[in-house]
Amino acid sequence: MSDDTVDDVRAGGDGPTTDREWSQKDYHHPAAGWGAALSVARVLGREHTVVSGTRAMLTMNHESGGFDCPGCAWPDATDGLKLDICENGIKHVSWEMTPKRAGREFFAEHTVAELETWTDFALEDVGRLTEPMVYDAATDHYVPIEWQAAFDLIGATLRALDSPDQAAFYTSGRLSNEATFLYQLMAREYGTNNLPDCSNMCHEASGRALQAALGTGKGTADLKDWESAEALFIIGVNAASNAPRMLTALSDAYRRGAQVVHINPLVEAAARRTIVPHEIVDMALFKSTPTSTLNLQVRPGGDLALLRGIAKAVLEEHRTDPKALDEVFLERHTHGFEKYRELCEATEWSDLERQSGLSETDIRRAAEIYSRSKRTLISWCLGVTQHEHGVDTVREIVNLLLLRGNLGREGAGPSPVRGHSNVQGNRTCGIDHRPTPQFLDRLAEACKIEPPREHGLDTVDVVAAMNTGTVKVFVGMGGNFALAAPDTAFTAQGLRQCDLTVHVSTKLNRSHLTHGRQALILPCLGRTELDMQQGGRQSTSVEDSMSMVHLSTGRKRPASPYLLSEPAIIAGMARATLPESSTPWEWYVDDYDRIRDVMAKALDGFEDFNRRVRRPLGFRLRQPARELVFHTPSGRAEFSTAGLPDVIPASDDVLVLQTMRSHDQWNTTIYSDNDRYRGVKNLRTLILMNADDMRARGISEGDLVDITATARDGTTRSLHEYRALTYDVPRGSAAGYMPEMNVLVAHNDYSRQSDQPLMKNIMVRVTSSGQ
Ligand SMILES: Nc1nc2c(c(=O)[nH]1)N[C@H]1C(S)=C(S)[C@@H](COP(=O)(O)OP(=O)(O)OC[C@H]3O[C@@H](n4cnc5c(=O)[nH]c(N)nc54)[C@H](O)[C@@H]3O)O[C@H]1N2
Ligand SMILES: Nc1nc2c(c(=O)[nH]1)N[C@H]1C(S)=C(S)[C@@H](COP(=O)(O)OP(=O)(O)OC[C@H]3O[C@@H](n4cnc5c(=O)[nH]c(N)nc54)[C@H](O)[C@@H]3O)O[C@H]1N2
Ligand SMILES: [Mo]
Repeated sequence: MSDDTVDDVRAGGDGPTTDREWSQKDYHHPAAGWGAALSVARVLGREHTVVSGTRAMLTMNHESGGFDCPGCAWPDATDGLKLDICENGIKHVSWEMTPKRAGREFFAEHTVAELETWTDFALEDVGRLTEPMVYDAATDHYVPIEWQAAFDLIGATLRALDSPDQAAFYTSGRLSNEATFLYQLMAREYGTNNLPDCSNMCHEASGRALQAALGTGKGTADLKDWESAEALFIIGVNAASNAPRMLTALSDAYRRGAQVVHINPLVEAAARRTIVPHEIVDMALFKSTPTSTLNLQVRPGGDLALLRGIAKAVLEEHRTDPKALDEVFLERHTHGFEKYRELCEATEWSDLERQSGLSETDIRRAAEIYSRSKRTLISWCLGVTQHEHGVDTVREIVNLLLLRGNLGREGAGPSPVRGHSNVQGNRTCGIDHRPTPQFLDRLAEACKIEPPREHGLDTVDVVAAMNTGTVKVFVGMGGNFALAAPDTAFTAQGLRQCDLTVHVSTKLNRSHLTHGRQALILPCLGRTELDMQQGGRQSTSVEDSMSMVHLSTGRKRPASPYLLSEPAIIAGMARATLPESSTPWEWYVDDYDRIRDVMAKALDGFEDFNRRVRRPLGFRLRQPARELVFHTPSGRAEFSTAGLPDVIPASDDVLVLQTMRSHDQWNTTIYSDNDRYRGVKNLRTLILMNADDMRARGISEGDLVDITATARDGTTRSLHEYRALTYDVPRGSAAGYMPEMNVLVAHNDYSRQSDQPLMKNIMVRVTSSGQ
């Protein structure tokens, strides 16, 4: 293997091994409905959790003290009474509740080298981890270790480093607010802001854009706004699979006569029809509701051009109709409008058409919907953010909303769909490698610590720093860093070079096998499980996509008596690392109310936390932008004037490849090799291509192909023998699955605007295998 070629990397991402034939045909059924119900039954059956599973579902997301669904971050129904559950939430919960166990006997039977040959499905399918394990290099086995000895190993290693910045503390977005707060406190008291998180890979662009435009890093809309919008624009999200409860909002919108515009290179299931699972009568009668009034198959990365085209059309209309813009709003609340108007007027339709991949007619159709609506909400996810100009595109979304005053009133506003169930709460509670001075000042005062002021490393930085040896200890609070991070081979090499890797997890995964010289697996309680401490049964809190903070209480007997809660594990690590710390770590863990009390002092918007979080539906964090209070330099909402990016590859034989999730996976957890709504069975090693692009390369349906990505620095990375399938994607683009396609994402190919890896924007050449 030459230096600039990366080849034959274990890609991961594989589901259960099957001898069944792969197949693909168009899926014509509505989203959710009976397909979802049957799939749930199968999963519950496989995990033998039918009875407890059913009982758990009835307490999930319920105001009467249930636990928060650990699936996505979609908010709960506003009346709090609807049994608003979804297929993928159920799969997610039953995956955690499995009766299978990965205990010490299991680890005694298998060397790490052997486990490395297992599929990712097989690793997680062993079941829940039951006790702390440490890597024994002499035998290549993980062997049991006492909790205290594990903490001591971490403490000794961290204390021996030359600088606290030689350690990195990763968070996957399901950590509760309370655990999050303790985790960042530990890192900062120890002396580093190296707090990479999964947000660095999903919504960093959204946070930065909204902060710059509106002075808040979050969306301003809530579920009520979704319920009263007249037009909804849904951009770059596969809602039926990744935010299934959005289907309810979309079908309700359709029924009340609202316009629903989907912008996506693929026509995803949520852009067609649905049967909402909790509508029992519809289920029984197979009665489905449309969830779209217009689908625009934009070119990958072409969203900015489309949005600008819509703005251009609205501004044109304004020449004859003053009501086309909200002039009062623009005058009172915004800054930079004239410049933006000039920019739109100066941009040619021909450029907008070419860069968006859509005709002027189509763009004008979307503009008409926008102009006619008095209340417009725009929602987006990774199709917007995982691009070079993700920040510019999110700002263009805000520009468009501002033109007609779609902010700070009901039924309107920006509404990013967040990923992990508490990824938004993680940021709110301090997981940020670039904390503001104000945040640090308050933290210092409330917790009596001296936090470091320099910015820390994010996900991309940490991967590089592990490779150069400047980061020597990696701690992962949840997640599966080895597969989730870009450039699988490079990330693995970095992890293997560490002095110590620590993973706090519920199940065995690839990251445990891709370990440092010393390695620990620390098993924790899951969200469904009873968390008993000195002060009795504990609850934790989470924040959903729409800034609602509420309690989550597990009730199930823990998977093993040796599990500790995440706050307890963090406290154990902290005490061992900072023996002299005056932070009352143990006292906090005895009763999480005490953590909430200090959070109330340290965090903006958390005043009176303990009382407010106990309200039946929790409380909504203040959203200044929603009240038209803008913490921006001008004190107003800021228009942006980004140049139109060129998103068309220089060469015709290059395709823009996006990596996405199948219906049957949760990030790096693969439930099966099926992707129901895209009609795929028993196959993940695939690439979806436009029929003309296949023909031009002499590739026939189902042929095996090699995919070679060329990074910006000219290095290449390849995947071999993937199956090419015809799919309705725009010419010049292709799609396949994460995490296996991370092999193709060069670690240096991240957005210069957001530092997010370009996971939806990989330049590839596809050739028949064996050529
Ligand atoms: N069941 C389930 N739910 C999940 C997850 C899961 O893995 N499984 N993951 C969670 C997490 S962490 C996250 S961040 C979210 C992710 O939710 P999504 O953003 O839906 O995730 P992806 O599967 O990556 O899908 C990206 C979508 O963007 C489209 N797209 C790609 N490129 C472009 C583009 O240039 N423009 C536009 N307009 N669209 C584009 C793709 O066709 C696809 O529909 O879901 C969360 N919810
Ligand atoms: N190519 C490509 N790569 C991507 C993406 C993409 O679209 N394309 N998406 C990116 C995005 S948006 C994200 S969010 C990341 C996901 O990155 P991560 O969050 O790192 O990965 P997950 O697969 O969600 O983590 C799964 C593991 O979490 C552990 N776990 C589950 N529940 C718990 C719990 O309650 N506590 C603890 N401590 N551990 C638990 C289990 O051990 C499980 O194996 O992937 C990113 N990678
Ligand atoms: Mo995510």
